[in-house]
Amino acid sequence: QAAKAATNFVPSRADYQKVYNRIAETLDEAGEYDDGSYGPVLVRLAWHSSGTYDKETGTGGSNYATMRFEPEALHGANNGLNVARGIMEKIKQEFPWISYGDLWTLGGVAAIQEMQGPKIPWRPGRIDGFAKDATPDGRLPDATQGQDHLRKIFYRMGFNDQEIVALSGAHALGRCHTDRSGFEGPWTFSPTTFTHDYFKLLFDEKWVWRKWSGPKQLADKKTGTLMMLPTDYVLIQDKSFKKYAKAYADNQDLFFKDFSAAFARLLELGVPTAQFVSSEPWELKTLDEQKK
Ligand code: DDH
Repeated sequence: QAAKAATNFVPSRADYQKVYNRIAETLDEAGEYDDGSYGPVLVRLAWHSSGTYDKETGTGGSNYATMRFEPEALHGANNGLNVARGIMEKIKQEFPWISYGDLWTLGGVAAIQEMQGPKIPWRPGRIDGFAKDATPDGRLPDATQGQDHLRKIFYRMGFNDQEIVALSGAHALGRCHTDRSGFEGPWTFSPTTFTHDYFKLLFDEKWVWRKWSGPKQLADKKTGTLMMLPTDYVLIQDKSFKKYAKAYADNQDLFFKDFSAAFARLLELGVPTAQFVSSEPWELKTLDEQKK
């Protein structure tokens, strides 16, 4: 692969599928890490590298992968993503021709698809930027806040209420870590499988404020093992958000469809259309599909 980087190598769709496959294989090499998968933290890397977009100024987004640089790498919201960047760095060594922006967003796509989620249409074309392209702190959501903050952050990226709710369903995956965000615990009982359980649990469980010395978070009354952030809970309190949350709790197919569309759009924020190598995004195959 190294030789390829040195020449005028033009990667094909098959080459990107190879990178996808390598990422997919890596997910399960997590061993004792968290719930045994690097999938959730790779989804979070893809999201935080894209969610800095500001539609007014056209700055931020996934194009330049500026989280490689300080101070963006050290922004509080990005705590713990050094783990994800480290995993991706190994893949980059193997496929040096891929840009960091393409690699990180492809990591999110592979993680969602391999964890039984919907297909996420994706295409390459992002280029590596410089430290001067890094975004200011405060562009990503703050979990302690309410609906006004959520709207301010996501409207700035160009998303509407329905898309805010759909994207939030990614919290079916992964967990909070006290040494990263200060919060603790998973949102669902199956944090390495992509489902609509996040919405079901929001409605079906009774949520109470956890009594502890950490930041304000909710716990399910029944088992006390699951959590919701204040910003998650807002999705069943705000009337407009609640309508969509209920629809996703009732219909996993609808959630999968809407999540796929919103996440695919998120991953392309800030990338000039002319940079994409293909006019239409691709659906890359899962490892399972390639075995058939
Ligand atoms: Fe999130 N998220 N997120 N999130 N997120 C955390 C973890 C994960 C917020 C806060 C947190 C999205 C939206 C929001 C994932 C994906 C997505 C953590 C815990 C906090 C805090 C970090 C830690 O301690 O390790 C807030 C606030 C919002 C919001 O206001 C909407 C979105 C839109 C996505 C997405 O992917 C589309 C994932 C996955 C994780 C689990 C990471 C892990 O390591 O596990």
